[in-house]
Amino acid sequence: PPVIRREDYAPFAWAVPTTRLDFRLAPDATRVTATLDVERNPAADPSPELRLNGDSLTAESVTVDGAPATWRMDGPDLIVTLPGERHSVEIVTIIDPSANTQLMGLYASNGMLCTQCESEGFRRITFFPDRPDVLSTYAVRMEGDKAAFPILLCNGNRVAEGDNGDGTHWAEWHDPWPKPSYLFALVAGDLVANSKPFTTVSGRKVECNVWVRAEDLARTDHALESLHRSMKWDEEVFGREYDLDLYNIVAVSDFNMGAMENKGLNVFNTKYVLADPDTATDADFDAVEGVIAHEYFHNWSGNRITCRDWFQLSLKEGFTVLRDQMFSQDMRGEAVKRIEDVRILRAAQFPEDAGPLAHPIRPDSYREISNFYTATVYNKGAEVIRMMRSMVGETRFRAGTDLYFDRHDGEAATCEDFVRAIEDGAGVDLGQFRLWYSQAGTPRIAVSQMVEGDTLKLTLKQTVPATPGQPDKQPMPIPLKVAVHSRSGALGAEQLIVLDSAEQTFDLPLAGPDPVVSINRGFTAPVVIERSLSREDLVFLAAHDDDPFARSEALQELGVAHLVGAARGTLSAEEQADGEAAIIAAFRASLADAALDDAMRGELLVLPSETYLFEAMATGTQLADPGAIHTAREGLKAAIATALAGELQAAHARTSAIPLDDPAGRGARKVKTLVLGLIAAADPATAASLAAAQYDAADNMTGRQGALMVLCSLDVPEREARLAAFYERYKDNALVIDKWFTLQALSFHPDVIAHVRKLAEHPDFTIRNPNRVRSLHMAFAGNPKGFHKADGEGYRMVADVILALDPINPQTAARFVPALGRWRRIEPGRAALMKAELERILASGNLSRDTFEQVSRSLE
Ligand code: HT7
Ligand code: ZN
Repeated sequence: PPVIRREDYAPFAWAVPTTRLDFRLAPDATRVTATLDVERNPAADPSPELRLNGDSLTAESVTVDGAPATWRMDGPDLIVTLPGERHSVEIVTIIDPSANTQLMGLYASNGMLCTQCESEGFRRITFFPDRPDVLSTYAVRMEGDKAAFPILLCNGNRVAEGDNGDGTHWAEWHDPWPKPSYLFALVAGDLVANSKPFTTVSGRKVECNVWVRAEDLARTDHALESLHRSMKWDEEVFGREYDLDLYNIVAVSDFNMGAMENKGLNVFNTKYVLADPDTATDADFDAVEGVIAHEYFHNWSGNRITCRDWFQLSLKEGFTVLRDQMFSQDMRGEAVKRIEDVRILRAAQFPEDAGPLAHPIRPDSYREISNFYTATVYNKGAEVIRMMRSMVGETRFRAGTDLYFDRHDGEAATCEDFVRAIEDGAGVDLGQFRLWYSQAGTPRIAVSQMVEGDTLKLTLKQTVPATPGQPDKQPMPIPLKVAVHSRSGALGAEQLIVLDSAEQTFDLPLAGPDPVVSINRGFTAPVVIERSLSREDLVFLAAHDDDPFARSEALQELGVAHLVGAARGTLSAEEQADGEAAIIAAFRASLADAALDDAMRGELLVLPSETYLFEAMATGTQLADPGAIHTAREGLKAAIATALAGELQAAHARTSAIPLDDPAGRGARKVKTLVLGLIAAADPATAASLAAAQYDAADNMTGRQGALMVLCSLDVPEREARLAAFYERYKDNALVIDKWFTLQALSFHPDVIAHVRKLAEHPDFTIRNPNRVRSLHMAFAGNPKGFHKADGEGYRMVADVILALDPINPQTAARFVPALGRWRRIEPGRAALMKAELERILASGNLSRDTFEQVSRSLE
């Protein structure tokens, strides 16, 4: 497959001011008539040919201005010869939604028909310039069987509808906002809506609907309320008002990602719509709110201003992730949400930045753009914009975003346009900062310090590691919030410093004797801080820092230093004992600290994940050993649980007594399951009986799932009975059955691989539903114990899934590859096994573009 390069961008030769689409809907043969009014684009090189992208399409007919056209196929694309300045081109295609297993374009899901067009799905519906810089106004007519598809939805406003009297009916839709084809959407199905109007700041009444199948209606209130909260927040915080009279959200059960921001007609994975306390955890509720907000915020950052080309994807995704993170921080509490977001970044993005698939947030080339919907483009993209905000402050940042929205409204813009608007609006020079868009790799900052009189001299050295295709890097501007505390208890004031050369020394005032530096407070920059702070200093920060993020960070640092040492086998017996003692003391303090709420306590009781420890262990020339990491971490959990048995059981009893609807209940539920997990490491029998009791008494999914999670990793009689009860209770609810698969796939049970193999044979398993595949095999690929089983059986199983899934749903298949692609940073035994699986996949031939690109890059 050819490589597409950012530097080759050229504007399209033709503009398409209006597009008319006529759909005769039928599950196995939908007839699409597309009429494109085209005119020469004066800003582009003239061409007598119009290239219309297609993917697996055949043209039934092509006419230009009502007469047969001169046309030919060029691979999947249709080329039409156009002699004049302005023409009307009509194309008829017939597509088979029921055979569309890729879930791109028009496909069937659970009896309905729906679309997914980002990034290049529209070309599977009709021939079209399927690129984000061709904006067109759409008028759509859809007609279909009234019994099968009583509801017919499209972008914009419904302008007419009618009944043909023969069992079919039709609707016409018009979207007044010009949009690229990737934002087109259509849904036809037997749906009901939960509706509630929203009145915008200027008084526009918006009809808001959440459409689902009738049996799911009772679980849609949270989604609808989240939408209203998002609409209000965007008005207040970014000055953005909604711009249509209708906002439709439709939930579908077969979906490749989380949701899609199609103009006025968002299509959502049911996972991010449906929630009630009996079937969804607190985390699920948060995810629904976050994804609803994300898609809503795209209306401005993505739809009103879209991307010029797919290399600019972070323009809309990075900015929108930042906006949804800010929203959730405002809704749920700043510190805890920030800690969660940083945990996600470290688990998903740092490994990507350190591996064979590393790429800048604005990539330079790709073979398959679907492979670039990554944590780098999304989450690091958000961090990069967050850094701009930290540097200029809230007010000037808002001036920058106002200018951006104003200047580029209605355009297909670039990341450069965004940076320039922030520069102009906020009055800041971001010249060197642009390196964050072009350089991949997570910067590492080595910290050293010296006291001179009443000043602390803080010396910082940055290195940006080499990444594929980028051997040499330049220093980047790195904003860091710092404070210099004193071990006497005096806390220093926070200040922002910007490290913008390879090495720099900053003079900071001392707050008292024995300074302790709190650095990268609030995680101002997505970097790795390398320093060797004494255990005492870390314990001091964990207990006293006035930045809650920094407190949790100090505990993580304490855990990482100890566990990496333990996994490498470099700790003396004394160091091992001292390290454990310090961590136990910090856990004891967190459990006892009455000033903490449980939501924050829960964050402080989380040990660094095995993925994060993998990253910390595999630095420089050192390799990660997942087996040793797992043993060390489980050992530390057992040591904590043995030393704090009484405190943990007391915490479990205290949090169990807090009722579901108590405002403190959420935090309590988090702590309850965490302490149960710790108890299990030292005393499986007690943990099993507590977990079984928690399961039996639970009046909500958070408690039930937490108890089952702990039971799943134990080889105890309570396990089977609760798993069976859970299945029996929820067998008709697909999203909850997904949880049932995931809990078993993620477990540390010695027989986890056998369990996963058996579950793949379960009548409820299907490889065709992405939620189900993610719930079983994707979860397993993230199970550090099972996936990294030393004999390679886990790797083999994942490679088999990739091969089986690739012909069915290449996008989802390709998403498994990064797990195997980490082989270079792993100890030689496992590395050889992982590499062999990648080679086996490549040798199988006939791979999709998606999987081929990921596997071949992973082997380079
Ligand atoms: N912008 C949306 C991306 C998306 C997508 C991409 C490829 C294949 C399927 C997809 N479904 C949705 C999601 C978002 O970031 O809001
Ligand atoms: Zn998005």
